[in-house]
Amino acid sequence: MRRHRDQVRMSTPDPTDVHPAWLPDEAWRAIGVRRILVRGEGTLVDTVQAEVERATHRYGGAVWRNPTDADLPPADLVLALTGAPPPDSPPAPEPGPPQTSGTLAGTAVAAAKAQLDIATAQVGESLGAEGFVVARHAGVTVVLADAPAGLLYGLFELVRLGAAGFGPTHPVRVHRPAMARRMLDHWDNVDVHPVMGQVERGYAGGSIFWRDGRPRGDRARVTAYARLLAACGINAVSVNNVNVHATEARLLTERLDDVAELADLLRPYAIRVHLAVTFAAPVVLGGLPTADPLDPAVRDWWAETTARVYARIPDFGGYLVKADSEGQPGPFSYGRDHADGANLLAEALAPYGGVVHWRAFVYNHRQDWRDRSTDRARAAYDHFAPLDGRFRDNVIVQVKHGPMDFQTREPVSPVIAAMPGTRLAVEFQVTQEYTGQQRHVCYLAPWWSEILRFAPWGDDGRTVADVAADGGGLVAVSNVGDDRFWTGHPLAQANLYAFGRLCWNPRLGPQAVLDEWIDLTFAPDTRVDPDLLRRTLHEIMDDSWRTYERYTAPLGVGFMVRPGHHYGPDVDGYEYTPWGTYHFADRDGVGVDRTRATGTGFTGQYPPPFAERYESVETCPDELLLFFHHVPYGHLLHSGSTVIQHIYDTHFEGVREVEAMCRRWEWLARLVDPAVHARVTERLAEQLRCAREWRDQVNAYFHRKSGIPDAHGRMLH
Ligand code: GCW
Repeated sequence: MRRHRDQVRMSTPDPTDVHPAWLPDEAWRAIGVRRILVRGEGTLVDTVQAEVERATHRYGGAVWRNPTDADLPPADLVLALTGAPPPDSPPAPEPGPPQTSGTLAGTAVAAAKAQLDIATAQVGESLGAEGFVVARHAGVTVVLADAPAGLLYGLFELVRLGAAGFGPTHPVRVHRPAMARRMLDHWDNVDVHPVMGQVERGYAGGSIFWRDGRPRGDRARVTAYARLLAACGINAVSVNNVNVHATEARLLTERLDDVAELADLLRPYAIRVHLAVTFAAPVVLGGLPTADPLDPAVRDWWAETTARVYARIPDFGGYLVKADSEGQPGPFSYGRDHADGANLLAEALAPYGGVVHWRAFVYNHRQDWRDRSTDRARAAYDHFAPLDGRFRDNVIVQVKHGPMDFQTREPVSPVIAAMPGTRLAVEFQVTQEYTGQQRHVCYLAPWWSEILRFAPWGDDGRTVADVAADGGGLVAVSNVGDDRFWTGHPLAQANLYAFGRLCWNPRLGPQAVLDEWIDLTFAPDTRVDPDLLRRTLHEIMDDSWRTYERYTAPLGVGFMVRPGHHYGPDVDGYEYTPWGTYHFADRDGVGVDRTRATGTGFTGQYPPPFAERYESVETCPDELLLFFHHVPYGHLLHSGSTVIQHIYDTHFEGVREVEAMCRRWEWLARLVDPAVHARVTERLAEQLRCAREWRDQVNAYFHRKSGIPDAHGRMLH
């Protein structure tokens, strides 16, 4: 593999001028003008106070923390823990002109509490560690939470609401996160890796945590990141790459202080630190002769090491492990299985309430391409489904959302429906490895939303979101780097924001989430023409994932990318390699036969109805046809088009759509920050160039293979 860092860095980051993303000062205006009462104790309540103070300093409001009832100030916003002493609350406000006195605040809080009690009694559930309510009564907005993290999330909900949070009276609205753990994995290396650079699959510059073997030391940047993450609901971050190299391995032991420093910075925003560890740690760090999970000395080593971690970082989240995958060590070396391996670490973490995220991304990356019976799509299920029921309670098996590897289109992984006795987390990829590497606009929330709503047991059954919510939550690979826009492409910020919001509430619509992001990022008061801006951003972004799909690999076949760095087209790039990623195109047809009848049998890993639906070309959805079937080019899709004509049409269409994106973005020249405009313009030019390359290579390839001309006589090269 070559070194790709030159492709990663398109612009030099300027550390003095970091973009505020979805928390510009303007987003705080509605809060900043209020008289605010904060009630409660603890670090996170301190954070709430600091946030509202910052806003009121800018916009002229005022903040009181825990005033006594005797000197209760007038307030029009109360942020209070339910356990904190209530403000003075007389039975009813005095009639007459509107008041802004402490008694009104007291009345509003009392009303909100009473409603909360009723709501709690009805659902039989309290707000929990992270829930909150927002209510508005007698001109006072009240946020109540049982626990400090809830108050912080309630504050950020108010930021989202803006002026609407201070409108007409409304009863309590209850908010609770669907997922208990909402996690980002950073594939950041401490040392610069000779092939992968500072961040593996990073498209936004260097790491915000590490640089050239040391902590990056930019505390302000990490704090700013923590704020952004809390504002979209993320509560866990793994700070190093799952491919754990020599230096990174030592974060667990002699470099633990570096991790503790990050934990200190993330803690005020309710984010817990997790660490990717190597399964070989007892050997490479502890000097033991073995890492065998059943060896008592190995168990002792993990117990002692973990005790030291918790002594230093008492709220440490846990370990993340990629084992027996793509060269990482694992239990197979000792004749043990993944349950043995995961349980070893889980046992060490259990006394402290920690969890181990054990990745199910396990497959043979040294496959013989000539062997048509081995199917990488089957691998995770084949390895893990038989182990269901054997994992300890604090093991979370982390499953990539699709059976292959974060392609633009894949079916949902059958593992998600195969392990009812195991806590599963579903893993997404916010970093756009296979979806345009943050040079292409590709708003991924519609894709994630489709996956989260997918019901593997049939329409009336539980969804992927339900499985994650009942199990280990959602995890995604972060797309953030030290780039001044955080994500390289400024519009890719929306993906990070949307991931957090979908973790909190997977039922949110992708367009509604985009609206939230637009309103925060391009705060209304600074916009010249907010409607035009909003409309245009929707036109550019709403369907951008499908646009990307149109000009890249067709009908779910995947992996037609350049090997190694995975950017740009190379139809046969992976066809004769050991990676298990093939399309099998020949002169007659294309696609992978994964049926039970004549193929690899992968369809049999799904429960009904999908085992049947995917098995038959008649019922297999068009967009996944080539994932499951090898069909002739003349095969008629449900859309009425043939496979070959579909390939031609979508590739021409995809490029036209990118051309339209470019025109639309030009209209916004005077409506958005010139630096944002310039960066997106630069990226769109590259997207257009690359989309044309995809179109021409894919169309030429299939024209040459099939000999079938385009029905509309367009140029195929
Ligand atoms: O998609 C592949 C990436 C690898 C990555 C791996 C994984 C961290 O190309 O770079 O390694 O997935 O998910 O472990």
